[in-house]
Amino acid sequence: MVGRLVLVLGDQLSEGLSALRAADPDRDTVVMAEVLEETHYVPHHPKKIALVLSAMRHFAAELRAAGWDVAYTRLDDPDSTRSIVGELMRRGQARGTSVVIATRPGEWRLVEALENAPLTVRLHPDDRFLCDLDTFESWAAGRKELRMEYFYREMRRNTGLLMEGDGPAGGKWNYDHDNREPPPRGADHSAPMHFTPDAVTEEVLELVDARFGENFGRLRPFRFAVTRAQALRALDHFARHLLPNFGTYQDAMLSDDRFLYHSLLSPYLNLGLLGPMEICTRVEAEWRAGNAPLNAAEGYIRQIIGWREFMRGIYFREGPEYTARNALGHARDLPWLYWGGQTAMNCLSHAVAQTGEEAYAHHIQRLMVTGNFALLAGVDPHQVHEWYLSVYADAYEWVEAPNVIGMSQFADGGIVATKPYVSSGNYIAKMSDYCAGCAYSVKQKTGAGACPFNLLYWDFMHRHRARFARNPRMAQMYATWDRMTPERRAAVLEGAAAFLARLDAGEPV
Ligand code: FAD
Ligand code: DLZ
Ligand code: SF4
Repeated sequence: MVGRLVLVLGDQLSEGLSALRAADPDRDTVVMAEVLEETHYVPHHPKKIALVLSAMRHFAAELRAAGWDVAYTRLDDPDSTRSIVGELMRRGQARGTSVVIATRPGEWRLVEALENAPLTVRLHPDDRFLCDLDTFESWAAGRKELRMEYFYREMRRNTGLLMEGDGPAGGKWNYDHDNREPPPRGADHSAPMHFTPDAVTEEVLELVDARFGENFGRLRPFRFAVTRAQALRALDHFARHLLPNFGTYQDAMLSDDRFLYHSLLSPYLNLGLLGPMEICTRVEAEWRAGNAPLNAAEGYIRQIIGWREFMRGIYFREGPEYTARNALGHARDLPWLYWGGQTAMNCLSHAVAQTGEEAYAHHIQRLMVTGNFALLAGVDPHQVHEWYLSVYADAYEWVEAPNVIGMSQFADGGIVATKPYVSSGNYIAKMSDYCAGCAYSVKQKTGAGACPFNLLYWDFMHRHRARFARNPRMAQMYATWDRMTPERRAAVLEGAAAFLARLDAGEPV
């Protein structure tokens, strides 16, 4: 009998993948392909490309060792057609089949490419997630507003995580209130686990260096895990050493401590090297053993079974046009400083430099520094989306787009967030040590030297008054603005206009 093709994409590196489960190792061929179409749809950070390609090569070797026939295309293969569908057709022609078993890709672009391909593609659900898309739809259908908190409670009940009988462990669903401590001074703790590249990774690094050396971001040192065994060690390290303080300092930012107590597990989880449930059961076990407080375990589990699953549900529910949304009509080009251009704003300078070096920034850096600035400055959300999709090692559209278009830029008009995540410099001053080393003064509200976040915050509020003044969660801020003297308001708006003019002119800000 003629065998079929089994597609395994670069972020589907899971032994239990639905496509692999539906296939027969004795007659079917796994197709894996490093292709320009995937490495070029945005200018990915070199570390991200190296991570995906090295993890793909290691996974292909594991599949072969388990008895699979794997047709693997390397990026520099002269016979390559350079696209996923092209490679499926080429491999199919060579094997006399047009039947493809695949797991639903995490991006509309590829879902549509497979659906429109001149092949018989059998798409299986991606059941590496804890909430399937039909269940999400049933939960969402008919609700006036989709709130993550209610979805999360359903997920706690469905998974049984951190439950005591029918209720939440400790009596509360959410311990976020305990998770907003400012940065710990002089904290002495372990960093996330780092791995030394093996020969397979070294070969990939050379390839990426030669082909993508011009992309934004530093390739070396490369320290990511590239196999499931390594990712499991990273999980163990996090659970033992970092989880206990994860909750308390989750929102803190420190110039000389890029990772604080964050897990750095998202790249592995999103590639498929780790599964969400195994991470959460480990975290719960640490709490039950008395090794981590409840606010840490609950805070962490909420990110995975709450936010992560919620974001995926929104992405696929909203459809392929989601990334084109621009509810606030923002049109400014993404400033050059996002690609490493100089800036005197210390918070942005740090967040972008760290992103360039690590292909990583934690949630609050993404939301309240780079995201906050882009939103306040009125940057075109599609350009913001493409930047985030490019620069982070964990960025795939199903998770990146709802975080950027929805949560960070409010470009979906309030599907993900009830109000825009905007703040003046005060928030950054409270949660970080960035302001102490800044050329601007966070205490200064107007005039030369005033923190640009202070100016742009009120400019944003003023610009979008018609939309937000009736939002009960923003009324107090409008009352504060209205209490300022007309002279002060004029000085703020003039300062903001002057700043934005300098930004548009490409002058250093
Ligand atoms: P930790 O702080 O240790 O958090 C634990 C885990 O929770 C993460 O590994 C991640 O899997 C999950 N998680 C936490 N917050 C979210 C969230 N909002 N959405 C989905 N999962 C979450 N996350 C991505 O995985 N890919 C992205 O492309 C991405 N883009 C983002 C863009 C913006 C503007 C913002 C505000 C957030 C984005 N996030 C994204 C969410 C979050 O910032 C990252 O998941 C987190 O920083 C990853 O680092 P970590 O593993 O150390 O996370
Ligand atoms: C991100 C990425 C990159 C850089 N390269 C490849 C590749 O060469 N081959 C591949 O199969 N997948 C790659 N990926 C991951 C895909 O882009 C990802 O599967 C889709 O974006 C869907 O999430
Ligand atoms: Fe950022 Fe303003 Fe603080 Fe400077 S003063 S680091 S621009 S928040």
